[in-house]
Amino acid sequence: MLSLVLPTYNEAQNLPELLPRIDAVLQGMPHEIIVVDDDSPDRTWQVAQELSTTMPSLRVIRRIGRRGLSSAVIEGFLTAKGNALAVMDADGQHDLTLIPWLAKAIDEGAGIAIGSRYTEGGSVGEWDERRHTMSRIATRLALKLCKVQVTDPMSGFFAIRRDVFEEALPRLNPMGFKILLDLLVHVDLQTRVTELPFTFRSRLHGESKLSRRVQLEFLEYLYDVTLGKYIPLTFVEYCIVGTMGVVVHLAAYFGITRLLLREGDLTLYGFSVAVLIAIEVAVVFNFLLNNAWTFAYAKLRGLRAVRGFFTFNAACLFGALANYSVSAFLFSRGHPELLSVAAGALIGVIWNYTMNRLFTWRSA
Ligand SMILES: Nc1nc2c(ncn2[C@@H]2O[C@H](COP(=O)(O)OP(=O)(O)O)[C@@H](O)[C@H]2O)c(=O)[nH]1
Ligand SMILES: [Mg+2]
Repeated sequence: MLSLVLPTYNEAQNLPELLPRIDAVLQGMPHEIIVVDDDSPDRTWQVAQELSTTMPSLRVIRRIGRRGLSSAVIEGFLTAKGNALAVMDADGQHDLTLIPWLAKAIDEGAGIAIGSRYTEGGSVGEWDERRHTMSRIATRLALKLCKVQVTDPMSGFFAIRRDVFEEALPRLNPMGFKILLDLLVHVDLQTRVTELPFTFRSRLHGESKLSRRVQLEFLEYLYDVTLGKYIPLTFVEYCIVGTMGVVVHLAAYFGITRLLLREGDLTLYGFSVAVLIAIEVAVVFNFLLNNAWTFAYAKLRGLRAVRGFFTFNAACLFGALANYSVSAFLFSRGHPELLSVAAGALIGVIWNYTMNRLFTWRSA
């Protein structure tokens, strides 16, 4: 049996055209179709539910409060009954007539069968130059990671054998769009993969959901499965935020001393006030940016954000103490000045990061 998953987000206009066509192509073949919709504002789920009253093979999953192509596909596969699990865009870009061939390839022993735009005979159709270049670069980068070599690891059109999927499942990273790539990175090395060419068409209706955010997620993913094994991505992001924080700190210091403490010479008192305020400005900046970006997956809102802000301050204060202790200890043991200061700073940053990850943004 073939289980075909259609992930959807705002595809209400496309489904009434697409689903009967898919059903026609799959006639005479045991199959089920599973629409996984992320509570689309255009009520795709409702359109699908209505269609399902006349299409017994169609089921609909409406997910609330979640977004993501990869996780939608995984969820669809998890409820599927078939031995061959397939996925296709719900916008008419993929060639319907290829579905039975993908299923046949699985029946004949392939672990994964890919509808490929880049293998001989396939094509990306009428893409503009920018999308073309982007896809080529992403494909090149992706191929460096794959255990199994293919021409189109970023295709959204493929079938996989149930046991191959289930074996790789615990290692999958359901972020973003790249479900096939993620499978190719995590399946067993012996998995047999075949590619069948097709021509990528234009969308029937609506527009692509491949946003900048999704593209950024792709780069994050590449990092995660390579260097990320050694240094977590959140640590790198934390350091980037911290570096920007230094600039904010300096700007705040100069702003305060030049504007507020304008009269007369700068006294030690005035200097100290300016530095202390600048430190807190930098702390606020770091907190907000880490909350919005580094730890976006555990973003704090409302009262929890206020409490988190105090935890963040406490962690940073202890971080400063750790920083000082390490550098003072090294210096007192006769190590060079610069080395002592740098080592203290490094320990301080690692301390801050660890404490904030454990206590401020806890749900990691
Ligand atoms: N459930 C779900 N489906 C999505 C999401 N983002 C995209 N899709 C669907 O995934 C398929 C591929 O997305 P599309 O925007 O066509 O990407 P493109 O073909 O690369 O331009 C389409 O059927 C979309 O409706 C999402 O966040 N959740
Ligand atoms: Mg599409």
